[in-house]
Amino acid sequence: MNEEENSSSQMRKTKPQVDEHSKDRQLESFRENPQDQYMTTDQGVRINHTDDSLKAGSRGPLVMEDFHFREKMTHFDHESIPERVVHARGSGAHGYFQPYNDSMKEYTKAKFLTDPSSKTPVFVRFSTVVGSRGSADTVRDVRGFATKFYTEEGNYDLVGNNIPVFFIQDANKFADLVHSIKPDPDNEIPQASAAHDTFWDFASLMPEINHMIMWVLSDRAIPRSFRMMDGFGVHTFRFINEAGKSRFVKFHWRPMLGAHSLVWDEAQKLAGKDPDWLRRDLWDAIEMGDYPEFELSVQIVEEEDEFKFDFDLLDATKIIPEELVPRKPIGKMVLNRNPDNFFAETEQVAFHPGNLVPGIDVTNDPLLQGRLFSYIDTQINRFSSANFGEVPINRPVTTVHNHQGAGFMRQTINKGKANYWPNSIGGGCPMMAPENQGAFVHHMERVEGHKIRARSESFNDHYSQATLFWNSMTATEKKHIIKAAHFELGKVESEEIRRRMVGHFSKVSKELAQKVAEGIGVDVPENFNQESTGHYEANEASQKMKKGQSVKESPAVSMERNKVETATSRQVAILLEDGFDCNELTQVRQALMEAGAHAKIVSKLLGMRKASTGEEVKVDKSHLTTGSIMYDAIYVPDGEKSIQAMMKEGDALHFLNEAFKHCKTIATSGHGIALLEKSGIAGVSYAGSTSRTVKDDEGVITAGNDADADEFADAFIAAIKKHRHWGREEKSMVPA
Ligand code: HDE
Repeated sequence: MNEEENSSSQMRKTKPQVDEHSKDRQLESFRENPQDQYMTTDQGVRINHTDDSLKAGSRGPLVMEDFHFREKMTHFDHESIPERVVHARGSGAHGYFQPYNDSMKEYTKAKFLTDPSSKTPVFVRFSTVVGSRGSADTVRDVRGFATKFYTEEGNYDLVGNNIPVFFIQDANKFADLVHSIKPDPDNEIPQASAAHDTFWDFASLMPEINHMIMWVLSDRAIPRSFRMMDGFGVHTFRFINEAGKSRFVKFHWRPMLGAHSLVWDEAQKLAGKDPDWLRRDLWDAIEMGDYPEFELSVQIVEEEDEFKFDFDLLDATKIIPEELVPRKPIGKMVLNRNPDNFFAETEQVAFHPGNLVPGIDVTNDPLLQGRLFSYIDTQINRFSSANFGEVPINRPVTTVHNHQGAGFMRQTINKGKANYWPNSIGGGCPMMAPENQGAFVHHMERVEGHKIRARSESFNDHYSQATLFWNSMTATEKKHIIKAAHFELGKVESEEIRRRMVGHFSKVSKELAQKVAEGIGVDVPENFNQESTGHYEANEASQKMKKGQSVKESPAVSMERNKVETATSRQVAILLEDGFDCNELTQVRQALMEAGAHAKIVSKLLGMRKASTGEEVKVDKSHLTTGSIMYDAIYVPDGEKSIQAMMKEGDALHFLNEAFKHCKTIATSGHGIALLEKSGIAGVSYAGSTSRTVKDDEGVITAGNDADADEFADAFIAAIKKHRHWGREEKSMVPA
């Protein structure tokens, strides 16, 4: 081989240098920018008139030869592709992932997880599961959390959810699960909701669902923001290190802002007032530079410990309690760029849990194994072509060489005659890569067994971890679960189904079953067992893997117990009218800004509002176009005239009352205290309106007009950081 040949063969073998911007650079070559350009047809012919079609006389019929009209109309007629059969509604963002250090080298050879100097581009799509593309964001549902890492070794997809377990154990039940939870087949009701007979019928006949049901009834299913929810790989995967050693691994994402939720009443109202709530929140945060950040961590289990737990690692309805296997942090993902085009990027992105890179592999989890088939299959339904990988958002930043050069809408022009392997005509190219050149080699797992349509007995304990979850909740979290069950099952018409579900709950916790039963008009069935479902064999005496390690409580699964207290990116409404106290407003606004919160002026009408001292502020939103449900906290600056005006404004009074009932932080001083009282806020002890005191009563911050402004602002921000003040739920109240 001469020198030139040698260096070109080296080039072929060298992996591309991937940096944070690699994907952006690649996408740039596909971007279309109409700035200063003439409009053209798809053939590049310039157009001088696009308002009228070509006619036989200005009042006559259209003529066939109008290529511009036909092209434009045809394109429009074909503009949609099938929405995803699940996870149809989603929102995407670009960013990068960077490991903290090389500590994962011991466990995996995946470079993007072990080289702290590497920033790997990512595209993330967050989604709801059940609703159609146009459905509301804030429904009670699991959220998808799918990440495509464009690594120097090819694309790796971590296609996870915001809940660490799943409804079913075997992929063969997926179609049944989804059919039952989607709208009814006869009338297509209800949209984006599990609260109907078919889902709960299925659930009540599938005991394996019980652990997942606990999570779905919890506040996890109504996240405050995509930026404030956890993510989980759900299945047990494998890490493979350089030496070929395999270990089991569970993936976790944790948001730096902590995991927080809405309250149910708020979620339902948002679904009407701003169905794009989560999408808008993500978009706006990135536009404002509040880049969402998530920490990736893993739980690692040695192969020899596979059977040391009281559950099966291959069972996707189980977590590995963090108290047994703590998480090891790997690095951080930052989402810092919104897509340019929703369809091209967010709609066309195609994930697949089988998109693996060296160092990460799958296990025999029967749910995961089924997913490995489903995702490519479903993309072919969406794209009508196996060439979806060529769509810009799906392309790896590495080069692609194989003999798959044909099919609908093929983009690359594969040169040469040899489109088969082995070949000599093409010089034997593309070549097979040895393992030390980054080839993916499947983990050599020994497998043997009878061909059998059956489930392992080690999957049979359907209640212990549901109980574990229940035991790990705070009193508030438990109350929310019960209320959610009252709503969901309250919508179920069949008493038999409601009763059967309460029967399952009785095996999770007697207290849970009793409290749920009280709200849905059934008794707790005595001696309920799975036989009563008529579907499963009784396994009461159970096949539990009882000898293994277990815990009775896992504080790590409680959102409340793991709350991150920060005011960063929180939205604060400032209610005022003419005559507000400008000094106080300025100081509080400044303090909010320094804490990273965003304040918006809300008033009866848009326009300018005048302070008592003559300064003017611009109103951001009128009461007509916003509501307390769109804010995390409310502040009413003092100012006698401003407060007096609001005393007569139903919208302002409702704003405060509703925020109070949703347990949000509210702050006011001086005359504002009378406004809080007028708004019907019950059971609060206020600071005197003329005192020097600053008082925090369950997140209602009040101060006399002689109080120290800094102390007032500090107390306000400290309360915002708490997210909600659940103690107020104790106070009996008329719903907001
Ligand atoms: Fe999915 N899932 N899923 N899923 N899934 C899809 O693929 C499927 C499961 C998840 O933003 C579909 O491209 C089966 C678990 C996310 O584009 C489809 C089974 C987890 C997304 C599909 C599961 C997920 C999907 C529909 C059980 C968490 C959205 C459109 C065997 C670990 C990805 C598509 C995006 C999407 C099949 C169970 C997560 C039909 C068969 C468990 C985040 O292929």
